[in-house]
Amino acid sequence: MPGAGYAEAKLRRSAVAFGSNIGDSQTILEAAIETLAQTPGILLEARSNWYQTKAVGPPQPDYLNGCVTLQVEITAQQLLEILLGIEQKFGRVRQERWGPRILDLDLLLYDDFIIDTPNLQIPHPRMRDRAFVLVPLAEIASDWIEPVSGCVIKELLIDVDCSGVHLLMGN
Ligand code: PH2
Ligand code: MG
Ligand code: MG
Repeated sequence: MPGAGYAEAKLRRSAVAFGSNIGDSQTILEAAIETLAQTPGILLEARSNWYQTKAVGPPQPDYLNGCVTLQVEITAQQLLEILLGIEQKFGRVRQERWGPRILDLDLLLYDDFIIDTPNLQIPHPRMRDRAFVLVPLAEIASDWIEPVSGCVIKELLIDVDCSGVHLLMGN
């Protein structure tokens, strides 16, 4: 057992949103989850089903979206860097804002932290309005309190239009 003077890594819970609307999205998303789950310091706690969702933003193909919850021994900033690295590994090129993408990994929640820095905002500032995030997240973390609103995920879901979000069959 580590004695005094050893900093023990704190276990934190985090939620990440997955999205893709270019290429074989389901294969890409499954491989991205696998890559994340294999990363040291990250344990996959739960994963949602995949949902086919109408694109929000400029006209573009439907997305496949889902969410995971993680147990992590790393900081939010380190997790962000890992997510950006996985996006790059799968060929993501940053282009038009809200435009189509091979793989999008968005850090949604990190325990009850509120972080507001130029490159990282937690909770994700738009998650409260997005059915394509809240529907899959409610499947695996319905009682998690979104710390800015103080509402649990299943409450936030009441106020969004879920008509463009459909469970992908044959999961
Ligand atoms: N992501 C966007 C913009 N629009 N629409 C859906 N349905 N799903 C997404 O993941 C999504 C989007 C930018 O990140
Ligand atoms: Mg996104
Ligand atoms: Mg993103």
